[in-house]
Amino acid sequence: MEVRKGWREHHFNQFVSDLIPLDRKLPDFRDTRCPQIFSRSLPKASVIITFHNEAWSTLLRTVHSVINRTPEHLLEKIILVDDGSTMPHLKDRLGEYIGVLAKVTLIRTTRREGLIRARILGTKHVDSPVVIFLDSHCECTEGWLEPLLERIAEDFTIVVSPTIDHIDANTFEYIAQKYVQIGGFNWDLKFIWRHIPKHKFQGNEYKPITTPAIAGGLFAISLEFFKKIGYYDDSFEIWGAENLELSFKTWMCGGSMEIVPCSHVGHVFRKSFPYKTGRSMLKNYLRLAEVWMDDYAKYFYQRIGDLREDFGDVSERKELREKLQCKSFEWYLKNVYPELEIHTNVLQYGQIHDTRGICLDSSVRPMDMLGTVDPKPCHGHGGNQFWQYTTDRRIKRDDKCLDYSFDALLLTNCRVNAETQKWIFENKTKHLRHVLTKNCLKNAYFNDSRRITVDKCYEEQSQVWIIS
Ligand code: UD2
Ligand code: MN
Repeated sequence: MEVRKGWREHHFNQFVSDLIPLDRKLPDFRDTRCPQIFSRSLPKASVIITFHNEAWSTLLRTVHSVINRTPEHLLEKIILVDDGSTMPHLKDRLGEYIGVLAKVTLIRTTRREGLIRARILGTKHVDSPVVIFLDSHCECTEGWLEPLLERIAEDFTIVVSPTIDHIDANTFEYIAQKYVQIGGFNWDLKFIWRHIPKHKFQGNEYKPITTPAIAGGLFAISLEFFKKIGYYDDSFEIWGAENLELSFKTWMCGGSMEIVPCSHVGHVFRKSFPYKTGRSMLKNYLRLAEVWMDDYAKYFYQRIGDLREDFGDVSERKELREKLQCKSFEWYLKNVYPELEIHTNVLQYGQIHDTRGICLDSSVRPMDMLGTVDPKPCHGHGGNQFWQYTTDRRIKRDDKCLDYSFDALLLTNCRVNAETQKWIFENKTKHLRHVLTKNCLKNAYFNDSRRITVDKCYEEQSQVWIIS
């Protein structure tokens, strides 16, 4: 009962979290090569933690981990921003609890603002040179702060993120990352983790490494630089896209971004999404694309099909970009994120569907090795049903290719010249013919198997496909 209530309210195992001490000890996860003494004088930082209906134990464990593992002289204050929480434990009880903690202040928004405006509000209360943001379910480990501050001391235009370790949402075990990953995204503009490209990898895995984007929740930034680039777009609602807004403009407007492997902070990654955002998230993405992506916004629009939403007025944000003389999105792609594929070789794109409104659907995620392909009713919103048919005869979903080998139809990593990934779309018959086996893609949704299969070609409704 109790356990289920925790999952329902917080989308993690609150019951277990409550059993763990608020100031639990954690091992030192740093690589032995990480410096422990810093010669440069480091600037002071304030830590901002915004929360909406966070559980008591996760919120306070975050606070205690900061207090316990941050050298006194480097911490200006911890600012908790309550973003319209309704749960009773976050009212007087929280006020009283933190009232006796030195350096911790609590401010409350007058209404639910969403994490973006809540963070901006927190920033107004900062007077240290560096601001650090943490989610309200984190744990900082030994030596987490200094290597972040060191980078900013060296250059105030570097925005730094720690290595984000996993705190298991079920057991609350702290699981340190074995390999450093960097951030990225596909044309859907959702943040993804990426392996470090080989050319950046030089046996110095403990050194700060540049990243095209950050996950968004845990990072340090110079207050002056944050102000200069216009904080966040304050018309963003509730959750989402602010991480890429910050990433794009940091790079395009004269700064850079790094992941700092020597700094370890744990975060509870939830298994399900806890908010009702309505269509506000889409609004954020549209504002992001409109302001920062120039002509490349079209790839995002292709990717979301017919989804549209009123995104309000973006002229102020465009003026800001103008005023700062930021570089183009093209520059960013070329110099910072060349790994993002630009689809210049696309013959046709959209849904791949039959005449009865059934679409090829694949929910493969960028880090997955393989994905299945299933027949689902078409929804028209791109996403898992957005495909591209390319000049080299591949059928792609983001960076994955439709592959047929050993009787298995899967989405796999695209490989150069892989014959198993070649398909011919025949204009006359509307067949999608697999080059190697000469067989055809078939929709068995209405037959026995309810699957997408590959079969001998014949003139049949189940082998007729439309790409649109
Ligand atoms: C990730 C980021 C998160 C944010 C988000 C995109 C990490 C680890 N987390 O999702 O910080 O960048 O992507 O927007 O990188 N909150 C509010 N008001 C709200 C909703 C949330 O204050 O209306 C708080 C929430 O309590 C938490 C923080 O904002 O402390 C981030 O929210 P999340 O933990 O639900 O986001 P997450 O980790 O799924
Ligand atoms: Mn979070």
